[in-house]
Amino acid sequence: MADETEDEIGKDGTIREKLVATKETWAREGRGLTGTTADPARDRLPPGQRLVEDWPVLDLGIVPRVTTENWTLTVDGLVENPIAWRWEDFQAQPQKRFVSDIHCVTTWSRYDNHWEGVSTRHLLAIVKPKADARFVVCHSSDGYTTNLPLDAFAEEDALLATRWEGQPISRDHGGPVRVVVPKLYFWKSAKWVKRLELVAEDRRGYWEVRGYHNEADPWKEERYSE
Ligand SMILES: Nc1nc2c(c(=O)[nH]1)N[C@H]1C(S)=C(S)[C@@H](COP(=O)(O)O)O[C@H]1N2
Ligand SMILES: [Mo]
Repeated sequence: MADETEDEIGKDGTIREKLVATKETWAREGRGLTGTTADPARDRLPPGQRLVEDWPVLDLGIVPRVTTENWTLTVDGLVENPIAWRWEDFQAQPQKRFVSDIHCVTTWSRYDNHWEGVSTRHLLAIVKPKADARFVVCHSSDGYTTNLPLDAFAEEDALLATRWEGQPISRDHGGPVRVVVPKLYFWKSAKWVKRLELVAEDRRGYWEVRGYHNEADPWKEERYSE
């Protein structure tokens, strides 16, 4: 099998600069903010969200050609056991099923998504974070990054997903493997994930440096930073 490195994975498309500029404007203007909070124990829809039935595609416009043949996952940084997995290694792990809702900061939510993949808790049990590891930086094959606290990454419903509604996750939606962290706005869920870096100091990702909130809890309407 060709030993294709992550840098050799092809990318189709170019960054949609207008879309990025529009989303930066939304952040400055506080688009979608209602100034309210909701209680996940009582409500299903977070404040300012509306329900959709289909599953929209959102990304920077660069769609990498990641396949089960050339996909690799590196987990490194502050871990006792760094790993570099290929598809076969990933498939050899226990596969779990999760059902969760998606909440996108652009105000759509989609209920009852059936995911299958490897739980982040299982992954962390293998790599063994060092005591000073407190954040995870997710790196994707399109150049996207997003950061989250290790605790949020380790929530019991978070996973590295390969299947959605019983089918392999499509290329548009980040297949063959994407992160899904349902408790946070969906930009924290990296498509085409290739590297998870555990760090001691927080480091903001693509949208987090462009006006989007560092924590991103939909129930607290953490859409934008200041
Ligand atoms: N690699 C990568 N992951 C990404 C993005 C991206 O541009 N690149 N966009 C994020 C944003 S803003 C959202 S809303 C969701 C969209 O996922 P979907 O296209 O499957 O709905 O992916 C997130 N993960
Ligand atoms: Mo988004």
